[in-house]
Amino acid sequence: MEEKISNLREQVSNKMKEIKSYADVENLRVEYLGKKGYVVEILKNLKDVEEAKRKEIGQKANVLRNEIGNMIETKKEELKEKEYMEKINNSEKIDITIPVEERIGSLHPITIVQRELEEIFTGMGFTVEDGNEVETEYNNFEAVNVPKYHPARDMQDTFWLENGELLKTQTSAAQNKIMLKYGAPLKAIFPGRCFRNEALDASHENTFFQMEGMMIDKDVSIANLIYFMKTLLSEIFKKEVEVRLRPGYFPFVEPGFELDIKCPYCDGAGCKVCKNGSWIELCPCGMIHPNVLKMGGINPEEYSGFAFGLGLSRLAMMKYNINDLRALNSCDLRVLKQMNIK
Ligand code: FA5
Repeated sequence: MEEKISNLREQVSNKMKEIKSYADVENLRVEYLGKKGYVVEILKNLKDVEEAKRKEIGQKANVLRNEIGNMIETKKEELKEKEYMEKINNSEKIDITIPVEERIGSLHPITIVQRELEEIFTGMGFTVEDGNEVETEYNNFEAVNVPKYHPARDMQDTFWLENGELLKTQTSAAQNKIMLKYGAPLKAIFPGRCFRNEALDASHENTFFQMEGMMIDKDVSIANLIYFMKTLLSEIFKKEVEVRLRPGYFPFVEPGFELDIKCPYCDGAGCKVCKNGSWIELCPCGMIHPNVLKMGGINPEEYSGFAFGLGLSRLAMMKYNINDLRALNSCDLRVLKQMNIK
């Protein structure tokens, strides 16, 4: 039996030298260490060995089993190293001298517009605040004067989460928290991603960006609102833009408006951007409802304020003359090329 053990050791060590692949290693493992392998057979048959020698043979067989196990592991490492060297020297060799196409990344158009707006607003004394994407029902609706079962909820088909929270449908969801955090007076903008379960088309996405703004102080009026919006839009379009207000209904403002701009591309003469309508609907806004101020801990007898909810995605679309909003979420880099964004 001892001779057999020593022969097996020699056999394995010779076979190891011939091995060329992982499959060979596995075959060898099964042949010697598998359930019916030579070494395992010796251990199984120990009961037939005379008692005086049994312990010694058992120990020697175990030592052999460990030795073969180690040889197998070493061989696997060798093969791995060989495979790797083969890859870097031959099959996956990279020729760093081949010239590559120059592709420098750029910011996303929405980010560019967002940063531009942030710069304009911070220049006018506004702070830039962050909002959550997952929000409570209270912040998204109740705190902005949209109680349960209010019909205005139907205009914002909501993605609800199993825990009763939701994906924010509007940046207005941060109004209450910001009021409670800073109190009055306050001037803040808060850009953010919003989600609605929309029927998708060229100007509706289920995921889009808005930028909300709020200014609260003593004697803030609609005149302030018009001034800020006019300044902002003139800076964005790099020219004086004319604005007009039409009545619009949002439960969190009173009075509420839709702010339109005279088409900056045709100056109102009519073109495909304004669909020959001369005016473009851009930004709902209004004077903050007293209930919303109260819920934000601000006394409506003392303070008033305006709020607006600019469609950032749509503004980027207009600025870069993109005719389908969905291109902005498409991850298709050709879009950036086409827009010539640097
Ligand atoms: C609101 O979301 C209000 N919270 C805005 C507001 C804030 C009003 C403060 C008054 C005071 P509305 O649902 O109209 O309003 O959306 C505002 C803007 O977001 C729209 O004018 C549009 O530009 C953009 N928007 C809305 N839905 C989508 C959509 N599915 N895809 C792309 N942009 C959208």
